[in-house]
Amino acid sequence: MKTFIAAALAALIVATGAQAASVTVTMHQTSAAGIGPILGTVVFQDTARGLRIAPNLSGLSEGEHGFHVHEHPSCNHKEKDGKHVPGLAAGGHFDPANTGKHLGPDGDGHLGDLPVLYAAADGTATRESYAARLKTSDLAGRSIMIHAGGDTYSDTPAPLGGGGARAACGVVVY
Ligand SMILES: [Cu+2]
Ligand SMILES: [Zn+2]
Repeated sequence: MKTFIAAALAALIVATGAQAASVTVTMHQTSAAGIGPILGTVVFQDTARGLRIAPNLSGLSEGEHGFHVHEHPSCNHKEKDGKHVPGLAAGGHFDPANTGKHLGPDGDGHLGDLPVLYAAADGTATRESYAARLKTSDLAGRSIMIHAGGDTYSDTPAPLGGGGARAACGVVVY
């Protein structure tokens, strides 16, 4: 009987693990008025290389975009200095170790620093990437943010990779 219970428990853990191995996040445009239209999805999946990131997005501006896990599960605007700032309710970059440093996906700063997102001339982003330090379980209760500009993987010359405004956002729903 003990063996049976142990086996059943092991099966349950495997099943739960399999369920959490992939999560699909719906991304919305962000604006000063709140949450805008859907731009597509990003699928995150646990692999031997780390977190696989598979975007299927449209409606972005051509070029590189800063791409991060932010700490709060909200994509709402928030007031700052008397202005409504798009996506500000998502908070800062996910940084559970409190490093206070933006160093990109391969650095030892914010755990939420993802590889830069590339949008083609037609505004679509479908190029996959990997974030070696992350697992899908790290994304629970967070949000995914796409910035208007690129990402230098550094706090200089501009803080947080210099991506600027928050252009699109999705809450991770497990
Ligand atoms: Cu960000
Ligand atoms: Zn960062």
